[in-house]
Amino acid sequence: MTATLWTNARVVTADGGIARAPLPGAVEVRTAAGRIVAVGPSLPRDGCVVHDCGGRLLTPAPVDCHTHLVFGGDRAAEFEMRLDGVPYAEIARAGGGIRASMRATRGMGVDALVAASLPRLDHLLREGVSTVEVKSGYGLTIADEMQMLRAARGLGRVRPVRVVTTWLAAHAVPPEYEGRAEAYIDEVAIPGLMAAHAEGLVDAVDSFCEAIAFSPAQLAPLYDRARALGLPVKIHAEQLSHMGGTVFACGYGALSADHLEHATEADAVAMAAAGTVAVLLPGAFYALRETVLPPVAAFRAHGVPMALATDCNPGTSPLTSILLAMNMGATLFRLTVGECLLGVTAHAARALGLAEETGRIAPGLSADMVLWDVETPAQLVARIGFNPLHARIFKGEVA
Ligand code: DI6
Ligand code: FE
Repeated sequence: MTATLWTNARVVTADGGIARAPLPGAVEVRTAAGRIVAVGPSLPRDGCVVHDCGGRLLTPAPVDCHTHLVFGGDRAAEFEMRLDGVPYAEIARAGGGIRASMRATRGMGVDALVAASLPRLDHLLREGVSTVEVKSGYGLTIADEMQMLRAARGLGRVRPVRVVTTWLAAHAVPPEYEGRAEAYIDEVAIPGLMAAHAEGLVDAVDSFCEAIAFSPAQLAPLYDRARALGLPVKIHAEQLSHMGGTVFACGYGALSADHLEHATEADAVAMAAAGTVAVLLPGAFYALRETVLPPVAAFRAHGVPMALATDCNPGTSPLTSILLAMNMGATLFRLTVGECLLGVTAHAARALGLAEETGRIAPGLSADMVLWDVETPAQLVARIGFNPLHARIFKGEVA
């Protein structure tokens, strides 16, 4: 197997929790068999194909650790309703929101779901993303939720990308279970999880813990079953109000708690103790014109790793740009440039349980990297609507 030596690059490894500036000196990266073999100055060239990076910035490939990428239809009409002043929660209560996408998604075959999702995935890949998390959550029946995750797995077969799937049947209560959330969990979310897990469709379990969705008490049987199956969990928590979903999920050792606009210092303490990553989703904050900022200072003070993701979904975050997610993380949430780059690399990988697989340029990890036509991370984060990608390297090969 030929080795490759990536030389003459400005390397940001995102290793050791630092990603503000390239490493000093002539750092090289040696890859072989799809893995990173060595990082450092003057590496041996024996048997290597030498790739001169032309002085460009070399970073780990971005990881989009929170997307609802697979869905049918679109919700542009609701976008107009919100422009007319109708709040998101009111649209959802009136049968729109997630249920609108449910009606557009139910009954779609796997091929149709893949075809509908590919343009969104391709936009992420064009910005260097090499790992994407894809949730179910718009089928809300066992069959339709499983179909969504079959489509998610299908995306990973037709593109050079790592797809991680998440069971999000507990995204909303469908009309046929109106007022019967507990029954929906018992009759759909849990047996569906069992069937999907048996088919190898599930990498993690998630839920929407919110007044318009599910309470921690209603979610407990589902999370108990995930733990019994040995599946990691995550949660959409404290997005529109404080429901206590964060502390609830930390009790299960959650990989991540996501959104967190209404999270508290006590939530940050619980996350630090559980090793739970704070996944911040500025696209939804921006699209919903939220005003309550996530407690970034508390996450910093308690050493909670912060990740950034697109939350690509048709309602609250129709965003397919990981670069814009970084810019929003800085501009809206006041993250530093280093925190933004860590947020879409090492911390995003950790939010998926992939901290030892991708997200850093370090020996032993998958050779998932991006060469950018810029020289510093600040030039990557500061631009809006500009994609300086020069080459995406996935498992050691230029994709
Ligand atoms: N929170 C969100 O912002 C999305 N899901 C969730 O749990 C909304 C998804 C949608 O509106 O389609
Ligand atoms: Fe989401």
